[in-house]
Amino acid sequence: MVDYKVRDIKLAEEGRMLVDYAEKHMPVLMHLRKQHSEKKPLKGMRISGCLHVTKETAVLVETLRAAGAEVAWSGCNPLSTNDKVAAAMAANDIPVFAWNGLSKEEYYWCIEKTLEHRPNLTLDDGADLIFTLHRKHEEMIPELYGGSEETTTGVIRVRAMAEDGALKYPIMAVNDADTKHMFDNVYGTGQSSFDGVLRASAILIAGKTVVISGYGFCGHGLATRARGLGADVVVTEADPVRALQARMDGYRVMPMKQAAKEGDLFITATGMKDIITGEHMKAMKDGAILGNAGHYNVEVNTNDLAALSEGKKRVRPALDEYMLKDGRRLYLLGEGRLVNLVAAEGHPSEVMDLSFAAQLNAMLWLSVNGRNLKPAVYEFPKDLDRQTALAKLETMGIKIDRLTREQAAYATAYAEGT
Ligand code: ARJ
Repeated sequence: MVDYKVRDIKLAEEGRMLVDYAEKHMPVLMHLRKQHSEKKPLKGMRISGCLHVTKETAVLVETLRAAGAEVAWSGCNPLSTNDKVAAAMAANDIPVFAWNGLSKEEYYWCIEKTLEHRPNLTLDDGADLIFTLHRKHEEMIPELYGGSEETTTGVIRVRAMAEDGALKYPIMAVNDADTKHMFDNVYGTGQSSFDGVLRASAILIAGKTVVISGYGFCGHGLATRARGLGADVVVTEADPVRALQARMDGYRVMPMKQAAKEGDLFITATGMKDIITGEHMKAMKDGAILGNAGHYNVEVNTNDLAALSEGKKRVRPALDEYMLKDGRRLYLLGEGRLVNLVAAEGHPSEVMDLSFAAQLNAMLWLSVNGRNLKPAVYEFPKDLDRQTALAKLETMGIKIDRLTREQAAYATAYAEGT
């Protein structure tokens, strides 16, 4: 047995059923698994990963291994690990260090355990592994071919490191792949966050005022789904272009100070801290529900919420009722951590199929090119995006047009005008 630490290894059988089920909905990744399991292009690569331990992630990890890599894994959020899946991975000889309900110390202990494998590739969601390597294990950096980053927040973080001259090895921005952020962030976040909100709160969305903070790809997906469920949707934004876009998409746009008075349900997806603070909470209606879909738990200021309250109790799984000193009650979803992974199962497998095909391709690309790259943040290759999209369409039974030779020439011609 490999070294691992999970909640309860006896959950492995149940976890395996979840992973098998996910595989059936991830045809692109499974096709790539088959394609690469013969030649094993990742042979000799040791990958340490730090990304939510879900059934979809298990499919990715087992694909990386089928392609020849040795893999060690931790979760990237204290509350997102599926303990059944973690057990299934451990039972399948994957060194996994993850369980649901980690303390901060345990969280970093798990990351450290995956670094004992002395990776030459890293795979992050949120950049905690990248950051830990830089801060505590500089001696490992010369061995690294590169790393990848899954999410918007993490890409912003590594870009800031690069800007500062602090980044010491090349990182591929998987989030910036079109086949990632145009699908995972939009349709994934939109659906799975409402899945979480509904499992935790069981409220009716129709007729409610739903406030979405942030109108990036995630916020856009959230607003679309809120409207589809019959909500009156309000968007708050700090970026004027995105605010304008939200308005022209038909949503009401206003500052949080005003939205606070109107909202029945608040979901943040900004990547920024202090989007909902005590000032806003003071203005909220009795019974308002607050949640976050951004990577870190900084968007709803939970310290402020605690300070305004004289007590709290967990009334349903992933739903805490805060009794405010003035008699009102406010509800917090999933402790302010990303609601789709804490209160539900994260994005559906079909969309993670795209994101994780991109992750596999990033690992393959870095294993070939990484050694010759300067430390910087690299764009995802466009031809890989096209290949992935075509493969996904094929699995959906959809054929598309192909440019004729004349059309292809026209696309680069500039002489033909009016
Ligand atoms: C693993 C998931 C899942 C899921 O790709 C998404 C992203 O950018 C995240 C920010 O932390 C979460 C990640 N994500 C969403 N759903 N990762 N398995 N089912």
